Amino acid sequence: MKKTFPENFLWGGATAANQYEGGYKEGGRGLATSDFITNGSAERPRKITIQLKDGTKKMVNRRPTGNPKVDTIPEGASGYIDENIYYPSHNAVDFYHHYEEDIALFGEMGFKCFRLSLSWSRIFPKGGIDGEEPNEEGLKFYEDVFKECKKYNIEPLVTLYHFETPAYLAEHFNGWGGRETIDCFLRMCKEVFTRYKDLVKYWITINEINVLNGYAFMGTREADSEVRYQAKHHMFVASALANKLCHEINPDAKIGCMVALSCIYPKDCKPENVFGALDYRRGALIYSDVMMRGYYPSYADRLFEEMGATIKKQPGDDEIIKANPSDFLSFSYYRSSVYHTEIVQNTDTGGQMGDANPFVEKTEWGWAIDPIGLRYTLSELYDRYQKPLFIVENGMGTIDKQDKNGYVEDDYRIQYFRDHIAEMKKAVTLDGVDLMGYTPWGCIDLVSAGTGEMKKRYGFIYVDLDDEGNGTLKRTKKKSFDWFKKVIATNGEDLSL
Ligand code: P53
Repeated sequence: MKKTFPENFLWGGATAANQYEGGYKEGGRGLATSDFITNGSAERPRKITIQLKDGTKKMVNRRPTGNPKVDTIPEGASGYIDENIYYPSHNAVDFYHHYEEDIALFGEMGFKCFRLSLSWSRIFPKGGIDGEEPNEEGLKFYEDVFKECKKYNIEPLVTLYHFETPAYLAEHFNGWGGRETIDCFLRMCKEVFTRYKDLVKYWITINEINVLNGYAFMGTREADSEVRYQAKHHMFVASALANKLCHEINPDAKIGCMVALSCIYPKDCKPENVFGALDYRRGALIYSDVMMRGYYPSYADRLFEEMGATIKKQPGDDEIIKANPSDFLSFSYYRSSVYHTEIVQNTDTGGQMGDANPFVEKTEWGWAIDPIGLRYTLSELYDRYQKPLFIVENGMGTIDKQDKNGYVEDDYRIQYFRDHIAEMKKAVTLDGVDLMGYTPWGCIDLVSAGTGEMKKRYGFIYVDLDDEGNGTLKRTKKKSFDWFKKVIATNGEDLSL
């Protein structure tokens, strides 16, 4: 039995370009689907601003739910920026101009690892279409960022695709709905694997592949199951080929897949609920099954039939997927939820988000706080795959109040992390799970993906910015900063409050 976390455990934090980076028009960057998404709130869903072929301007729902016909974007429409609307991703919290300061703070906390994503249209403004040259300024920006990380012995963990598709690919190939996007993605991968060969050892292909749908997340006009699962198949092929390319270019690199895997419990012991929960979970596990094992699982055909999807494969696709599984499974874990047969099935959430659990507390945004669920998930996944796991998102989004000195006493966050890390430790020491690291989400406050708000904060570092984009962007350490620093310094031994 292990006594503690391994020596080389990757403690750190996680971010994504569309919520953190900003600089959306700078350094030759091309537009991405995330640039057309408005802000919102728990009550007011985020929208996409589009312009139809005939010039009509319109807003559509970003995350279509229920009726798949509602939010189809007509052919020929394109994303459109309305000067009177606030788009949180445009400047986000401006990592673009604050990277030295931010990485210095991560270094001070003792981070061994920093997860960030590449803005694809910063590397290739049109997404890497045939004959397109990469954007040197974009490549140089990330090179500077990675070199800054090296100064503090921080390993970058780089997500290649996180909630943004180059607008050009969305318009011309229907984003991931078109097979052409696979080739463009691989051109981008080849460029960055080569350029950052000596700077980046850990890669993630596609963030939360199971929850992606529609234009905002996959660049597809449609959000129905047919297009959604076809696009996911293209992503499986792209991900497998990226794995291959990565290993060819740098045999020492590790490249993983990423699935949202907050766990699902049956509501009670009614057999229909118990089996139902297992089957609902397959809606998420199908993704890691394909990418970790290298083939579609035995239940896949029935699941697609129920979803009303037929997958068009090309000869050779299955072989590509088979030959190039992921090196590790990374996942997000925020909460647990409950399955029962009366649940309002939402096929858009990829086996995520059931009903509330009366046995656990919730955050202000209604997300269950369930540390044991993390140990449960780690065990479930390690028992299933027997390959290294990586927790690349976990955390608590809350309203943080600064005192008159700008200090946030976030004891609730410290409590959340203490309890989750304690369960994670049991998974490593008692259950023998091979866990590579732990990078809490939004280690520095950033824009919420769900609502576009700033006031839903996750960070150890406070950023002065409000929901309308006003603020100085000043960074201030919260109480949890020093606590997490101590945890890292003791390799998870000292979790005292
Ligand atoms: P926010 C849906 C379901 C589970 C996780 O979420 C999700 C989403 C997206 O809305 O997103 C992941 O910011 C994602 C991050 C995101 C984080 O969870 O809505 O990978 O980009 O910020 C937290 O509180």
